[in-house]
Amino acid sequence: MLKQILIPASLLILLKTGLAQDNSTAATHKVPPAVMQSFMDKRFGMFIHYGPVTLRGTEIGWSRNHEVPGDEYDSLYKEFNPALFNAGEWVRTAKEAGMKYLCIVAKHHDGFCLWPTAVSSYNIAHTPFKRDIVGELAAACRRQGITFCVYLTVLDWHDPDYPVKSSYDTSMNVKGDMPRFVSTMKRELKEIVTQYKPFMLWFDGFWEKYWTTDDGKEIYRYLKSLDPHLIINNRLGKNSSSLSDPESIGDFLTPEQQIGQLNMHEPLESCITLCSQWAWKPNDKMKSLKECIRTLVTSAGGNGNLLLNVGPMMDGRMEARQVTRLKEIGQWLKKYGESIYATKGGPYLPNEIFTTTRKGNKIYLHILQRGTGQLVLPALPGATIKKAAWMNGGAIAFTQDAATGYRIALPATMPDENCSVIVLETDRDAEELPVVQH
Ligand code: H79
Repeated sequence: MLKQILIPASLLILLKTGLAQDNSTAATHKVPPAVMQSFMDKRFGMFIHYGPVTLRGTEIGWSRNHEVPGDEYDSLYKEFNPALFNAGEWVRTAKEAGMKYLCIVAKHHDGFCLWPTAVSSYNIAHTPFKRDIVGELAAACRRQGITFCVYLTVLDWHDPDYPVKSSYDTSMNVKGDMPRFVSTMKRELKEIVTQYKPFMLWFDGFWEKYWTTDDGKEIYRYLKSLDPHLIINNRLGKNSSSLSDPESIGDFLTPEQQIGQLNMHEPLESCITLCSQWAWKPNDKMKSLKECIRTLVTSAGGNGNLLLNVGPMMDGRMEARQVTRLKEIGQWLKKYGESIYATKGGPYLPNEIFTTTRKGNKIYLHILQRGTGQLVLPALPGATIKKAAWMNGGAIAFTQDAATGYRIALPATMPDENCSVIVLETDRDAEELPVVQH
């Protein structure tokens, strides 16, 4: 069997640096800046990967024709019955984590639809469970004030019109019919957009060779004709590495499993798993609270959002230990949320020791490592720090020196064991300061 994965070697670089703009249609189709800003102000969202594959505990999409034989994988839906699914509880968990939006995977590369689509029969309505998981989540999000978003991929290894049956085995490829496939996709998308009114759509799968830039542009334009305010990520285009690249399409960058570099010019959202797999896996390694908080503050410090992924279990519940971890993040955000939500990243480039965010005349300094106990901050060109104080606490002494900048003495025991925050007050609007390399 020819084992060949149909992904260019450059994919990970694209995922990392991916960038979004449909140059030819940007003027007519871009989301209004205020809408885009309201998305970026949210800073923290929940990604949910879910489906019949949780019956095996292997990775969604990718384990098909790999750890799980294709026929077996494609039959799992017949016994998918997450009887303990409660949309309100998932959304409450997101809310308690301090997340402001939620993005459900409605269809992954395996082609299974988590909503009762009229377009194909491979969907939730044909499982013993029958209920519309996407619809119940959309309603619960609306009730609880969480912004609802949907993930779909442009590839579908199950659809007979899609020319690839499996990314692992090219001998299984069939001829397919891409124009018909794109038109099927439009019908699915119309259902999603009109029935569930997502705020944002998160696409995936752009790398397979049968998907073209023209397909991506067509889908992008079609979606914006349905809802001009719909925000769309940058994975409809073939090349998402440069803003000026004519093959880039979409509204924001999507580094995957890594935190994006500080970017003051393009909206950015890092998607990162709470455990190691996107879909649930028994005994998966879970990130520590410290790691989660650092991931969040470093994302915000890089001027980006964090979409943290949870994979619920086959019975419909999220794992208790994951729910606990999310609540712990929420407790940190209750104290320090002002330093995250609706801030901008910078002005300092994040490093291993600290990361900063800013709003008005305040710079929020997130301390990742106490080190020797003396924090050195380079001078800010054109601005002066007037005051320093622990967030929710007292003032901190610091010294200023023209050559080395600022020195702040840190106590032996930091106020927060996971990430302490210092508020620096500047003599001018910190949001206007240039990025400080150090
Ligand atoms: O939905 C999640 C992933 O399944 C999806 N994007 C996020 C949001 C994704 N699909 N493909 N990729 C990410 C990149 C592909 C990675 C791979 Fe692999 C490396 C595919 C084959 C080699 C990981 C390792 C999966 C199989 C082996």
